[in-house]
Amino acid sequence: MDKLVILIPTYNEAVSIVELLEKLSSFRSSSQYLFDAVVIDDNSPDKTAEIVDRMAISWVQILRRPGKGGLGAAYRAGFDKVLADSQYSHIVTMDADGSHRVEDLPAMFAAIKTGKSIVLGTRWMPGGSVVNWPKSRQLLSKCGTLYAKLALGINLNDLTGGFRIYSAELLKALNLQDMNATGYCFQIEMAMAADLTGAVATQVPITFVERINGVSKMSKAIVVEALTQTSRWGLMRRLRPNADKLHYVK
Ligand SMILES: Nc1nc2c(ncn2[C@@H]2O[C@H](COP(=O)(O)OP(=O)(O)OP(=O)(O)O)[C@@H](O)[C@H]2O)c(=O)[nH]1
Ligand SMILES: [Mg+2]
Repeated sequence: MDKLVILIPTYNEAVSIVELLEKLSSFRSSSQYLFDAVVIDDNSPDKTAEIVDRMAISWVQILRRPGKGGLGAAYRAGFDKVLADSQYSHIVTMDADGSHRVEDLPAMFAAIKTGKSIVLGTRWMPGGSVVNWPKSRQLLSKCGTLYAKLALGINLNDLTGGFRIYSAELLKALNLQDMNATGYCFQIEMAMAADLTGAVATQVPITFVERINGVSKMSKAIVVEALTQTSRWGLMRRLRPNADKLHYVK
């Protein structure tokens, strides 16, 4: 394994991003793993990007985008940027809001495989958990993942989670520019595309902690998008099993 890069999308995460970068800094100085980070900010009105800039951390770059374009678009821009840099063998995706814990990174790093591979931080498996989520939100997440699992026929337990590690080899095998999911169905789309390439998938239990600072960007529109897109993908996979492979895999 060469160097890793952690992509962190932000929209109004002024408080959370400082905490996360501080935790990553102390982990980085004691870790055997070499990594950089890229904060992908959509011109947050709360000046998240300027705050990160002022922290002046040598291994953190900022990718500034003109306005709020959704999680999927932010990640695709981030992938483009880091795939152009050949020093990175693996790309970590991580929320800025503290829900994805730095403490879970060592186990995720240890699960990395060579070749086309994906490591999925997983809440819904033995050892995984969720802290401070009401039962209703837990139910929504579990049902969403179960629905995606059945609709797409992919045997993974956390298809909507965003704490992952992709190998650069896997991302380079995908037609990323042809993906258009915005909300958390971007995570489902990426898991499906990885599955289509035959990538090795490893699930690692994580503890997901509800954000303390800032506000969620989750909306009804995001849930509806996930539901309609997943149903459409599921149908397509049954009706035209090879078409989605042609669409997603180079
Ligand atoms: N650049 C960018 N980042 C975004 C956008 N929407 C969300 N994010 C970031 O993506 C991460 C996940 O978003 P959250 O609002 O926490 O959404 P969530 O984790 O699905 O939902 P919660 O569990 O309610 O927090 C956070 O770091 C956000 O700041 C966006 O449009 N652009
Ligand atoms: Mg969140």
